[in-house]
Amino acid sequence: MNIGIVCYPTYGGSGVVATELGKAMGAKGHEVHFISYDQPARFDYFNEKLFYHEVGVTEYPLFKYPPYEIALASKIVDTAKSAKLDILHVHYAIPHAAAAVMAKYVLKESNFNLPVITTLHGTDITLVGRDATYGPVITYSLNQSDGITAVSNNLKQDTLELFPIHREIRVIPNFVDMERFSKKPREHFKMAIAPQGERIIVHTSNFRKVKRVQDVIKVFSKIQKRIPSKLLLIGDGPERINMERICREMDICDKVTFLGKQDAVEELLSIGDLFLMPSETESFGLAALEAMACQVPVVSSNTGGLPEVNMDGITGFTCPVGDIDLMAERSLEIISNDDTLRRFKSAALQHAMTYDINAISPVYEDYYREIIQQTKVTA
Ligand code: GMT
Repeated sequence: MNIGIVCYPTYGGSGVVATELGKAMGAKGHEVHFISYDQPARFDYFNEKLFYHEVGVTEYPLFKYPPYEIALASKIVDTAKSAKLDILHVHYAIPHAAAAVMAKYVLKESNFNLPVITTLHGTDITLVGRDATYGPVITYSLNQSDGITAVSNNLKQDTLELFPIHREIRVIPNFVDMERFSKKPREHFKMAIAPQGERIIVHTSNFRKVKRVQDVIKVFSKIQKRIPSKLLLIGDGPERINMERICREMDICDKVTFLGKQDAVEELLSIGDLFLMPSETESFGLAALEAMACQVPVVSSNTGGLPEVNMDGITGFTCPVGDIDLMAERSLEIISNDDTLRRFKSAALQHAMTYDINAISPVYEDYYREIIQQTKVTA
């Protein structure tokens, strides 16, 4: 198959999922064309089956808002024709689904059938999508997509509650490359962070408000009062400055390391004993799955799709959003005892293995074939 993939190129979960899926499809012998405004962060090697098409937006003094969607739709049209795309898979509805549908209709003018699949990732529905500014066009673009997938059952339900969608939404969960993430802990790095054998608590995110990163610091502050521990923070974003301030106010700076954005996140996760994800909303929680793949149990909020990924009492615990005391108690329950910690680590790994990319990418592959077949019949 010749597959087009539209995504955000950044480190965010939707871009990671799109890129890793494209790479997996390339490894299976399909030709994959990534379309984005920048080279996707995880598209980090050359492969003769993988291509990148950059969307450039022309500046003009009249354009207060450069028309990205039109540039993207035009790029899709060009790529579809020159690469003979069999299917287009767009990740994150805004604005990708709208541009894809526009391109689909442009191509129809020259009798080129381009089936479009839109994958919903979360905030495109739960935060941004529900905004009345975007509502009508999102609804139309989803209904005009030939296939829709959501990354969790919870996101599917939210979508059906928020938008009048009259198509089936197929749930295909996110995945993790177990080969890459099941790394042995780097002992020298562990020694550098926790020289006295302290427990290592980890959090990775883009440090936006929705991640409630201040809660990470507050939970950790309670943990370190009861058990020697260190906090490793990976990522960067608008809330970092507030996090650093709270650390100073709580006088725990010597126990907290801000590593900033990192590529080899699996090497860092693998030295962790516990992962914290107190998010306000999370349609799936890919970072939690990646932690579990590194044998790190998770204490998370119980919002959105998180309980589907983090099994309460088995791979970690889920707690109400903002319940700092309970999150700290649950964390201590896991890390205070070596045997308990080992049990949670092993369960986290077992559960993560069910989301291996080798299990999930064939589901997408079958879905692509199903949609291509369906649109041939109805064309
Ligand atoms: O965080 C976002 O605003 C968008 C998106 C991203 O690109 O990181 O995150 C969403 O998609 C991820 C991949 O499917 C999910 O793992 C995240 O849970 C989801 N974020 C939210 O729902 C807040």
